[in-house]
Amino acid sequence: MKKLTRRQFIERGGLATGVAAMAAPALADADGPPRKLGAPTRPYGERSRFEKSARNGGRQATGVLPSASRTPLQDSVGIITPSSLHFERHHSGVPDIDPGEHRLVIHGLVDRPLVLTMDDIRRLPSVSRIHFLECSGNGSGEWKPQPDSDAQRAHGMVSCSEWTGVPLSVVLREVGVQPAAKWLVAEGADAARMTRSVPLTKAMDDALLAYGQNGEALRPEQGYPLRLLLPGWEGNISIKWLARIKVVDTPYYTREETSKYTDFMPDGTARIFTFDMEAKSIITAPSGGQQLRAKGVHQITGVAWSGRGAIRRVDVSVDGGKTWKIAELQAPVLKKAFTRFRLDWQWDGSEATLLSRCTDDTGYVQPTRAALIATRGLASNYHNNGIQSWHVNADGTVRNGDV
Ligand SMILES: Nc1nc2c(c(=O)[nH]1)N[C@H]1C(S)=C(S)[C@@H](COP(=O)(O)O)O[C@H]1N2
Ligand SMILES: [Mo]
Repeated sequence: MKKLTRRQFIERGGLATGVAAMAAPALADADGPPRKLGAPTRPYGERSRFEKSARNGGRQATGVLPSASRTPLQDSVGIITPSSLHFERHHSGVPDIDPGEHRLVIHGLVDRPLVLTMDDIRRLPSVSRIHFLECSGNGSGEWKPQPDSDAQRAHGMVSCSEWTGVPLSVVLREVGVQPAAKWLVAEGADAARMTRSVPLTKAMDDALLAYGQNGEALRPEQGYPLRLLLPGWEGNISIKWLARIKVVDTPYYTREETSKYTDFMPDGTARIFTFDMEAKSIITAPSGGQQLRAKGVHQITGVAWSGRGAIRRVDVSVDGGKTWKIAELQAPVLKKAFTRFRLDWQWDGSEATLLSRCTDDTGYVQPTRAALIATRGLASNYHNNGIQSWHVNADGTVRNGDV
């Protein structure tokens, strides 16, 4: 599609119709009320009191968010999720850990077992990388006959941050991993003692001992003072409040990889160790629960991500998948990170069904919801990356189209 200049855009009835329909204030009023002296500086910033975007508990009762909360994707701009809006999932609450007391023990099949303080860890060579984190249960409502109403409820268990920490490979080289070692077992310091087996290949590849998030220390909800971050893999394995790594020769088949976080297949078997989060995209605006208030220009925008690499392309349809257009990708397009996509759209006031479909740099294409259900059935609770549709009604209200 040829890009319009801003002026052509307005002349062709984009903003012009929109602004007229919204009864724009007269230009004479544009200067506003007299300006008053503003507030002084403050040591730690807060957003404007007019901003209300917040995490919520999805299908759970509102008000109390006992063990999981979701990112308001529908309000998101760019690719970074503010730490205060990063989704949360904790199996026994958020522990209150003094970093001065915290220790990371590394033992098992190693030549030189180590106990590291946070000061020790911060002295080691560090890196910063932008990565999404997604709970494998994200989108599980989409397996159900009555899907969730909005982007946050349906897909809000994914967020994207800049993480800073020490590559796990640095520390593993330091302790001297023995030849028999093939896995490690990572354990958290929360009451759940969350434990997962991690293949040594991933540990030596891009795993991070993360202590930083978006330019400051991790938030307690994200694992303060230290978490494991396994980029592109299901969120559960990124153990928060990380206190112990035992290097071992075999996976330990912990609760979180047997009774939980396995996927039931239609033939009665279950998939286990389904680590990769496969490519997925979602239109964040216009999306379920939002309302188009005027005909004319509405930018369609969203995020796409892949646990296997970088997003290569995003196609967007406004007619339920009959025709597709290639969306613009916002640079930088990073591996295992949110990629923001955009497509200019003129809404003519009639019903429309919006879809996005991404392709990653392995050539993998995001499946339709029907194709996903055809291969995996309906008993799965995890790893739903099917194409999401949003239906725009003639009155401008938007609802989940996956019914
Ligand atoms: N120690 C510990 N680590 C944990 C969990 C937990 O309950 N305890 N929850 C896991 C799950 S299921 C997910 S999806 C991610 C969520 O990370 P977040 O809360 O930072 O978004 O952390 C994982 N790591
Ligand atoms: Mo999770």
